Amino acid sequence: MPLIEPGDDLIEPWTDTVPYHGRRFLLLGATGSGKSTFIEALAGSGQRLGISGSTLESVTQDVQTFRLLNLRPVYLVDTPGFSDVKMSEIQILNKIHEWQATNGYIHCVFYFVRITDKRIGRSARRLIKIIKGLGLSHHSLIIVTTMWDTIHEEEARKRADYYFAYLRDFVWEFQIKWGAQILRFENTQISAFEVLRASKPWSGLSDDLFHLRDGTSSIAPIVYEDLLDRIQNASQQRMMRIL
Ligand SMILES: Nc1nc2c(ncn2[C@@H]2O[C@H](COP(=O)(O)OP(=O)(O)OP(=O)(O)O)[C@@H](O)[C@H]2O)c(=O)[nH]1
Ligand SMILES: [Mg+2]
Repeated sequence: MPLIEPGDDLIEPWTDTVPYHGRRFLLLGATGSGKSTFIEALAGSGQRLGISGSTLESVTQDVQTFRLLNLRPVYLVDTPGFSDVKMSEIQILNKIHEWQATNGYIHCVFYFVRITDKRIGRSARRLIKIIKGLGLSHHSLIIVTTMWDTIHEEEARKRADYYFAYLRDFVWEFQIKWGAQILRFENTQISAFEVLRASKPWSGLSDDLFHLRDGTSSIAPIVYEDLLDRIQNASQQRMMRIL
């Protein structure tokens, strides 16, 4: 039986613990990459959740769960985007860790990336390292490229196709070879459903992926690098103010 079918679905914010049988999708990505837009698209035009931003400023501040009522209950976990300025990576990862401590395992990670970006920024690069460092089963990773619906010119289309190929054949080559997928999200409900349906029914991830404590965390060194960057930036700015 398929996991979901497009239809008259209802998305609602979910504040309780996620039931054991629910399928859980964790949405990760830089700020403005389209995580909340994806959830809005799933909700369809009949429902306005008001969770995506109208600017590239970071919008989502907390980990928030949404339930999609369909053939089987599906839970989407929206997260604050990684950004060079706002919340630190440690804060974001701790929030996700807290979510996991209450709700347990995750079936699939969606990593969002704007296909119109000109380059991979510093924090996006670190998020890629973190995702690679999580030691996910590759079947449980889907790279969701966004903003395709905004591309109309031939030149921009070529650039986007080139970037898509770069992500597929270079950045995520290894993961894709072993079962990860890279998809195009067209900012419609049908396209959002196609992304959900691409997830493998047998995928599933440990329930303690995001811990940063002690020497066993594979992502702690990457996050530590972010912390050092922030300290360095703060002291540079302080020096500039003094001079
Ligand atoms: N047209 C279009 N706009 C998009 C798409 N993805 C993101 N956007 C726009 O980009 C802006 C930011 O999108 P959000 O969905 O709020 O981004 P987010 O990843 O949730 O960002 P944070 O909550 O800050 O982490 C909004 O203006 C969206 O409408 C897309 O695929 N198509
Ligand atoms: Mg958001």
